Amino acid sequence: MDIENRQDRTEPVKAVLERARSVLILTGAGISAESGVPTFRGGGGAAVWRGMPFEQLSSAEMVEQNLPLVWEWFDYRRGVVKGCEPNAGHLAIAEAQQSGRFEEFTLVTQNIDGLHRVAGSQDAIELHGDIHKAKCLSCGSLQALDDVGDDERPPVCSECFDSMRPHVVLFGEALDEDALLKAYERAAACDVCIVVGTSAQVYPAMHVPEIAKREGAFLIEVNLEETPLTPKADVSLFGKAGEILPLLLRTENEDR
Ligand code: BJW
Ligand code: ZN
Repeated sequence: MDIENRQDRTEPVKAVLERARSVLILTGAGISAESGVPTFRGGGGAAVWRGMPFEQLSSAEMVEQNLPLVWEWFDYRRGVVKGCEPNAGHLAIAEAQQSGRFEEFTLVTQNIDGLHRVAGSQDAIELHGDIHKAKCLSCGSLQALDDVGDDERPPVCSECFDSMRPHVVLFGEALDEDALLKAYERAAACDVCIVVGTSAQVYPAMHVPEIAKREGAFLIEVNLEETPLTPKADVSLFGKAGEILPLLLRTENEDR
């Protein structure tokens, strides 16, 4: 796909956005790639750590079998994220929300890195949890890892003294029902759905844009490559999220 005329390609889509009342943006790992956070898939490859594929490490089975290894994996990942800053894509999304130009604005993310929050986005629906928190295996209470510290693995719950695990949704685990329902409801009600940097392969998050489209939303995809969502999208913009989103979301006044 020709990406040279990116500005020309975004102009007609900006016109759609100008008429939009309710906008929903779904993000995936690709939006944080330009910040230095590795993606899981894409470009034909899949993430591997110490010779193990991420599907094996980030799984409900691994929590049962080897919780210390799961902590090592997520402490390593948290270390990577700590050195990363939000990029122009995160910032453009936060600015679109702060501008108040849309009556309703919903950000749904599959990312656990917290970079949308650092960029200034508010009330993002974090479908897969938050790498900066731990969750008690028994009572489910949450604690910020900054408060827990790095010494004790697994950390001990301050409420019931059982072990804690990373507060992330792993393969084979259910997503938070309220978060998922809210994402589905907002998807059903939006006029424009923008899907950024996701391979759109992981259930159930992949249903969010499908619902939006089914209920009549204009579907825009921003990605480096084609995904299973591409045939359903009204427009696919191929290129880096950090380059395309500022062009797409900034209004004339904000354009620099
Ligand atoms: C750029 C870019 C740039 C790069 N600019 N773009 C068979 C069929 C159907 C379903 C299943 C199945 N077998 C198993 C399942 C279920 C499974 C699933 O969907 N698997 C599929 C992979 C097949 N799902 C689950 O297990 C879910 N739970 C569940 O089903 O529960 C059932 C249940 C119900 C009730 C009770 C109990 C159980 C849970 C899924 C949770 C996923 N969690 C993970 C790991 C989180 C922790 C961690 O970080 O390790 O979440 S998996 C991983 O994938 C992570 C991501 O959030 C998620 C989505 O990935 P994403 O964001 O799409 O990233 P990538 O890397 O895939 O793609 C990046 C994209 O960006 C690429 O397209 C690039 O081109 C692009 N890109 N740079 C723009 N600069
Ligand atoms: Zn507890």
